[in-house]
Amino acid sequence: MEKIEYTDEGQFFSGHVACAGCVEALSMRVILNTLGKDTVGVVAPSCSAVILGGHPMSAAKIPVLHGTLESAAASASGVKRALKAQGRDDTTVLCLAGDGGTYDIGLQALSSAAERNEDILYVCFDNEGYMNTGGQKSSSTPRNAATGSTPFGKTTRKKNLIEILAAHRIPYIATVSPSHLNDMAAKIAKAQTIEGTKVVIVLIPCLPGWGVADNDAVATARLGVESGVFPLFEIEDGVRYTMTKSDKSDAINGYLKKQKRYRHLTEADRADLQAEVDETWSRLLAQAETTV
Ligand SMILES: Cc1ncc(C[n+]2csc(CCOP(=O)(O)OP(=O)(O)O)c2C)c(N)n1
Ligand code: SF4
Ligand SMILES: [Mg+2]
Repeated sequence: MEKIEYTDEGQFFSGHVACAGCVEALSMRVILNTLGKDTVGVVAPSCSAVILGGHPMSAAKIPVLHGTLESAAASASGVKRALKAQGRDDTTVLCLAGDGGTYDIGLQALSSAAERNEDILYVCFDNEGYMNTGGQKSSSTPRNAATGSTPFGKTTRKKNLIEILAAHRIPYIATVSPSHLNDMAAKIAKAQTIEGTKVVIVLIPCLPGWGVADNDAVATARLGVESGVFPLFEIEDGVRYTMTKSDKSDAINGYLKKQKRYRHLTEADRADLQAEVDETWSRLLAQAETTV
């Protein structure tokens, strides 16, 4: 087992209101401590906004601006420009949003910020649904997953946001998982040194939303990575792909079995999902292999 190397600088307090066992809180702890105190947060309505809470009871030591679901990336862009105007060029502006606020409702603001190459670090906690409002489907929900608004399973595939972002040719995109915390800290630290728009997508197995046991979110995330459902990789300047882990060891069955949202699947549904994962994985490997 890998030893976790990061140092806790006290940037994230205990006593927050995340569900017990939530790996979004764990990820936030690692991200905030990696970035350090010269950071300003902007958060969209989401579980992360609830977890961080409001001043003076916030779980974050850094100042955090709570924005609207549509405008997180625009608000973060404005905050960064204001800081630059004050001569605080080195302050990192961290934008936090869920998948609903990123793949759907905030996509226009994120696309505009990316097109302008605003100097922000945008972190999307991807729990594949609108979870703090009760678990409705988003465009990040995978095919066949049951949600509050797709009780028999979503009929369409997960939106490939990463390819959409890559088409903007922003300097840095990465995927990270709470099962690989050293990799998460390393990618966040790397993103912090890069000027321009950086987007990091974090896999968040959601306990109530996915029907995962309270003590099983890290193991579920690990199976997601190992089965290739959630590959770990980086894209630089929209074209240079690097696989963090270029092997995929497990079939997706172990990952699916951890989650009640997939319990209605037939053998044929599972085979369809496996084929979708295999196809996406092969394309990703081919993109990484052609990267010079
Ligand atoms: C325009 C708009 N529509 C709906 C809402 C209500 N709302 C607040 S948070 C939220 C869910 C956001 O889902 P996601 O971004 O995936 O974050 P999660 O709760 O899953 O962490 C919704 C629908 C809102 N704040 N603004
Ligand atoms: S609803 Fe899901 S993502 Fe939100 S705090 Fe609970 S476990 Fe975490
Ligand atoms: Mg969500």
